[in-house]
Amino acid sequence: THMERELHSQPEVWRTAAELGAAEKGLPAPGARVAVVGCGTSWFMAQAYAALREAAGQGVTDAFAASEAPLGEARGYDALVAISRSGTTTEVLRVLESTRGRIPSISILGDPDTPATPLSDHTVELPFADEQSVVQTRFATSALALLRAHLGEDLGTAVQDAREALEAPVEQEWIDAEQFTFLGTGWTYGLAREAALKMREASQSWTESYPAMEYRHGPIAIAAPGRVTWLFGAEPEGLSAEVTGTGARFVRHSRDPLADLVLVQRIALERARARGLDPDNPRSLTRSVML
Ligand code: F1P
Repeated sequence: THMERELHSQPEVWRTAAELGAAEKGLPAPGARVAVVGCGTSWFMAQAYAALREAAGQGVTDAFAASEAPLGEARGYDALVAISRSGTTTEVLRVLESTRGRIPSISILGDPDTPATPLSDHTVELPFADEQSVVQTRFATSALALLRAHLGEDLGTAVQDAREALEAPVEQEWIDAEQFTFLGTGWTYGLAREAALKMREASQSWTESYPAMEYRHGPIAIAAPGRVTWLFGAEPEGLSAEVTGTGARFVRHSRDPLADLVLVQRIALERARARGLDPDNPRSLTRSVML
């Protein structure tokens, strides 16, 4: 399948993306107040980037679903970053149009020639990470790898961890589980949301996602035997014991969280196969959503 081939190429593709990110000069300068938009997977990558940019001390960075971005009159932001594999997504184009001429826009795209291109002041293109699949894997993770490298991170460990995540066993318990809840803090909350979406899109699985500390405020009520709670990144004190107490399986790996997402992509693929679904032709989804 396209999805399988594309997700397996991630370590090499991230390497290229990180090199581009480290050399990229057109992204907002430190100190700029930045709004980041996208839809679906691209929104979750926007969320992760926003948390990372703030944590790196580079200034206020807010992520919005493009359809809900409160950017009339540009709202005090200094720059717009739009993330879209296709560059055709209607809501993203609308944000680019409505802020055009007010603040500079930078679009991160899978293709150099898209409807988003002429609406953007600068584009960052990742044609080497573009995909044929409907369900995004490597474009999204490569866009985030590029942005992490631009923030000064060394992606060497993430690349190595992704190789390991591609070799790791996909446990039968993960294929059979009735339900998954993904948790994260800071930038890994965006990854948790993406992990949950990936499993829904590829395998029609019942998944949820929450900020790790919010999980105790209600959502843990559905944790039970046969269900999995999967944490990306650092563990808030006491969480694993609370989850284990419900009978649910608690999963946390110490690898780079972006590499852990690769393992979830593989689980999504295997769950699709186990249910006789074609992950390249997911029910009700198209490669790009246009009105
Ligand atoms: C965004 C997106 C995908 C989603 C679905 C429809 O596309 O929402 O994240 O998986 O296939 O499109 P794009 O703006 O990044 O091209």
